Amino acid sequence: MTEMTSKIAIKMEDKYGAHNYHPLPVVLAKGEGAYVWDVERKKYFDFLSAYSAVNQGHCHPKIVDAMIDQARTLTLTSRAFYNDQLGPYEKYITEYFGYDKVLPMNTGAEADETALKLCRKWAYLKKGVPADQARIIVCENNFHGRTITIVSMSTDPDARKEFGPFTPGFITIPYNDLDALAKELEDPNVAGFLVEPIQGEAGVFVPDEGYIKKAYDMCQAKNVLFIADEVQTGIARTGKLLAVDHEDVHPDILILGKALSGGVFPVSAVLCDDEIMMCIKPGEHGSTFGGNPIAGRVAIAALDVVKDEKLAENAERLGKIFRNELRKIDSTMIELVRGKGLLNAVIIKPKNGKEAWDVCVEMANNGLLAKPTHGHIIRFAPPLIITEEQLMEAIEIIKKSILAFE
Ligand code: IF1
Repeated sequence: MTEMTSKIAIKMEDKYGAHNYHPLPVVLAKGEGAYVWDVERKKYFDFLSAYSAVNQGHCHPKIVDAMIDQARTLTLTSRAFYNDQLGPYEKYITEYFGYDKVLPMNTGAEADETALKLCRKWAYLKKGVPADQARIIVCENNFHGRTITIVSMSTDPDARKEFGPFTPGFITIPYNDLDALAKELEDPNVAGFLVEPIQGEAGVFVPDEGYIKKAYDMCQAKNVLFIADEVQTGIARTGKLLAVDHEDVHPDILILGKALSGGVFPVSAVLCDDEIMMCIKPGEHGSTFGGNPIAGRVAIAALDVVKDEKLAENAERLGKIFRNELRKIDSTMIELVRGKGLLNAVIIKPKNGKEAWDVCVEMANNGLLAKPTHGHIIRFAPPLIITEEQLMEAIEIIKKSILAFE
């Protein structure tokens, strides 16, 4: 067996794997806490956290142990039968977030699709919307996953090009625009408003203070379901358990994924009360792995860690330090620093032909991993277990890397 090197790994992925990504030329082999190591044992701070799936830190022992223990006992039964882990998990997560019921799925996209189906079903059975006339409002520059129906809601040409025809029934409005929302809410066939409390992929677009609360109230007034996609912003990432908690909003439908499992296993969930959840009857929705015993054990452990290690409080405190320190960097490349908790982004102004990608390559050389989104924005999202000392060390790397282009 030839010794694995980064070069060999990249060539293998290039030859045998679909080219649906353009990764930074870094081949990771190990992860622990806020750190990852490449094949050549070079150590990095992980400031992407697998797009906020590793909030609890890489390979958190409590979560991994739960997975291993259950994997040795019973991995998958399908939902054709009950299993002894699902009920306790459902009780745990519904009490944790304050809902009557949960519909367990695996990926974020599946959870978003599930929320769309629940919303439409509720519209026909409870709101009285005529058959096949339900409309769901979404925002420009949204990101909810990669399935055909989800990209049918997207305004990103690259997400849609040559993937048509698309699923009908979606109305697009500008993000952070209450007047546009009010106008569309006049349509009696509107069933729901699906929104990210902070738009992650769009470049950590934080809406105006009060936007989420006012949007929620407007939806309630029109008997329209407020559906929060917290796949990326949830699980303590923005300094509260959920991003909507910053405005005391309790969504009608809550969508979770990513760090619901601490990044060790695909686990997603849709939570809502009986009036909505009981619209779906046996045989109308599901998935092979949805609600499997390992997912339940892993999610309980991952959510325990959030509370036990006070990850939201840590994200709130260290996020303020992070933004404050980055705003002090004296570089014309830094156009704007924005974010909430430990979900932050820097807008990079190209300089001498160098742009966000070049900054990310320089940071990788200096021992910190982050990735640009939409060309000129670098998202910074370390695991929430990062310490203040580690954060300050990481900030020095970011500063050194950006100033290298001065
Ligand atoms: C990729 C982006 C982030 C999400 C929100 C649902 C999903 C995601 C708010 C779907 C997933 C991931 C997908 C991943 C990269 C990453 C991403 F750049 F694609 F947009 F985080 F911003 N709702 N986001 O952010 O969840 O099906 O992936 O489990 O596709 O490259 P998923």
